[in-house]
Amino acid sequence: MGSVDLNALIPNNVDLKEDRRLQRALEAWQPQFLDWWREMGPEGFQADEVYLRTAVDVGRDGWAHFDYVKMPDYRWGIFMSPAEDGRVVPCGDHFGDAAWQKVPGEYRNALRRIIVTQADTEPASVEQQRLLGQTAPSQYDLRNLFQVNVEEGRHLWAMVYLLHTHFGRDGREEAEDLLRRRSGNQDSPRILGTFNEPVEDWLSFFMFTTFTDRDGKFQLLALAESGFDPLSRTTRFMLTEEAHHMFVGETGVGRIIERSAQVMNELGTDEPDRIRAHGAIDLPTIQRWLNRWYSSSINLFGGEQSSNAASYFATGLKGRYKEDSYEDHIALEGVYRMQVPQNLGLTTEEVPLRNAMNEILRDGYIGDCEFVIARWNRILEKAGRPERMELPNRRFNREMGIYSSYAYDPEGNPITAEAFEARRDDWLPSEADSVFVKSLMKPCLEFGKVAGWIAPPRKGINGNAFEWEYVRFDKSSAGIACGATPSLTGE
Ligand code: BYC
Ligand code: FE
Ligand code: FE
Repeated sequence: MGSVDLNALIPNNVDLKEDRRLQRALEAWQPQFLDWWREMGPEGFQADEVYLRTAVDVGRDGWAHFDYVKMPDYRWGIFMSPAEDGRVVPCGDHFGDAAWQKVPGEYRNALRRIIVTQADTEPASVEQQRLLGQTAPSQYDLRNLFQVNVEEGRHLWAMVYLLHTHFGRDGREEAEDLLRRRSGNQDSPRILGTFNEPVEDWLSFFMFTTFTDRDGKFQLLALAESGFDPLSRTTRFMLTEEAHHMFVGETGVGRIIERSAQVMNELGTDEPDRIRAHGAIDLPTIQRWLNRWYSSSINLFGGEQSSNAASYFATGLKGRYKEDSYEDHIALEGVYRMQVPQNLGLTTEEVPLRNAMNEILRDGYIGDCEFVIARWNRILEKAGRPERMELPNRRFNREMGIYSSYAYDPEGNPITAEAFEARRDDWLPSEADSVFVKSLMKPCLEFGKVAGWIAPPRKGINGNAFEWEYVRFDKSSAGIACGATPSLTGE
């Protein structure tokens, strides 16, 4: 591994200066990235100084540096985790061979496709979140939003490095297309479903960072098991940043639940209208947002039975979550018992293991989500509330895969399409719910203040208090008060 070069135009630990052609190609892509950032990154606040973490190394300690920086000046860099001596292809038909440092010719297209799909989600999420700064519930939250945004930008850099380094001209074209597609655009949308859905309120943002960034965690864990070593090392480092994104989501939702419980206790009622009238979000509404973003994110694992997934595993391009923990890394024997739709009911089918790789990864994800729900429920328990949040069944509200043509209730029981429609507004956000939640979305950026629908966090960032100056506003936007419209300092 190269040493860390932080002063280069593109900070990196991949010895960029040793490969002039590659360096020039990436330096040519950089201004296009910045144009994209200015057009599609956070709206406003670009002249403000934000207390951000920047990756400066890949060691376990001290990989991050915190300081005030204007977002367009952020030092997006290219970092890889250290190479492991003697690393081998961890699974599939090539199990035990030396891991590839170059793209195996016969797998070039598949690998490019995986990398492009991963890459596409990173700028997509920034685009989805670009207006949220204008309604941030506190300076602390504003800073966290921007931290997530700049790091998703860095994840794009990580993938573009792989495309430029290993895929020649095709890779450079893909890198340009990554800046051309737009979340939600009719003509050139982002690749995966969830990344075209608008994230227009902070409850959605926190659900997205809990559930959709968590798909990121699991996909990255599977790619960290890739036999293509540069992809493995790149994704391993991305995972260190990912933890904070999920922290932002989980604690964000947790603080909304905490506030809701507080208001219920204060008013002595669980009546949603009364909670709402008090400026908090009632738990059934929070549950509907949870149902929506979880069911959307669970589609991101692909089909339950997938020949793509089988071949990614067979070729060693993508492994399982914690491949190490399995005894059999070939997975040619054995079956996965899966519930499949039959005659408007369900039956159990045995699927060859390799074809069930998406479902196996989804199982890991669901288990992780269960822990999140349990931690949210502890907040309710501590507040002395009897209510509990729940994870809907994996079959609920699906748009991809074997369950998508049928209807299921949140417990996963097959129901008719009519029965689903009749209950839709109990289970998923209605138009009226969205109007209500959006009515609460007013900026609250005054020092130490927090909006009324969310509790303050227990502590701040990097050992600082919650009441701390996380954003130094440009003079023209100074004095922003609770409920005021922030001035949108552009350039
Ligand atoms: N929406 O064989 P199948 C993150 C397509 S998130 C639309 O079952 P496969 C992040 C599929 O492409 C992590 N289309 O799927 C989070 C295929 O298309 P073709 C992102 C979908 O290939 C927050 C067809 O349907 N990383 O990092 O086994 C903020 C048949 O599908 C969807 C990755 O996804 C969908 N939901 O699995 C920022 C890792 N699902 O071939 C960042 C790389 C499937 O018919 N990607 N399709 O044209 C992969 O490993 C695989 O592409 C997938 C799909 C797991 C996504
Ligand atoms: Fe990411
Ligand atoms: Fe993320």
